[in-house]
Amino acid sequence: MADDAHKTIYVLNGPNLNLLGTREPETYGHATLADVERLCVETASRFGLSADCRQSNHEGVLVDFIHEARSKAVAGIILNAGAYSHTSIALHDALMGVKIPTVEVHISNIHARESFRHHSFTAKAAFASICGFGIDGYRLAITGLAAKIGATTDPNTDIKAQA
Ligand code: CA2
Repeated sequence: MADDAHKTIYVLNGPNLNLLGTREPETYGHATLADVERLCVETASRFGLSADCRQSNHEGVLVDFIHEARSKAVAGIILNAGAYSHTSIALHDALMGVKIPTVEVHISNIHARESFRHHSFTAKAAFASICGFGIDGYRLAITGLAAKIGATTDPNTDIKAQA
């Protein structure tokens, strides 16, 4: 396996997150998806990781991204599956199947919102979840994932995947 593949993480965003910054700023803030992806790329680079950022409005495409993460031997996944978090056994099963360390992110505090947002299938397949910090949650999630997989800010230290 190429070293580069082990230094890549996937940042996967689900349905409607392409609308970030265009509506509902009281819930999701003013940042756009491009801002989120820039933040992820910058944060990942501090740990010697490269963030490959994807967004899809389609459940099956997100499943395919997760499978691809395994075939490319990526080091970890940051996942905000949007509303599919609350409904998708398929995404749960895909994450369980690939066994890649995953952190779930939600921009809003899903536990302080409608009851249908309180449960997350994808969270059950992640080693950690973070919600309510706005888009800063992605930075926190990557920092936690980096610690989990042994990626450090020291450029002389090898990344040790501990999945
Ligand atoms: O808080 C989050 O990150 C969510 O994953 C966002 C999802 C929501 O269904 C989850 O319950 C919590 C929705 C993303 C929709 O984003 C929009 C952004 C701007 C305008 C409209 C939708």
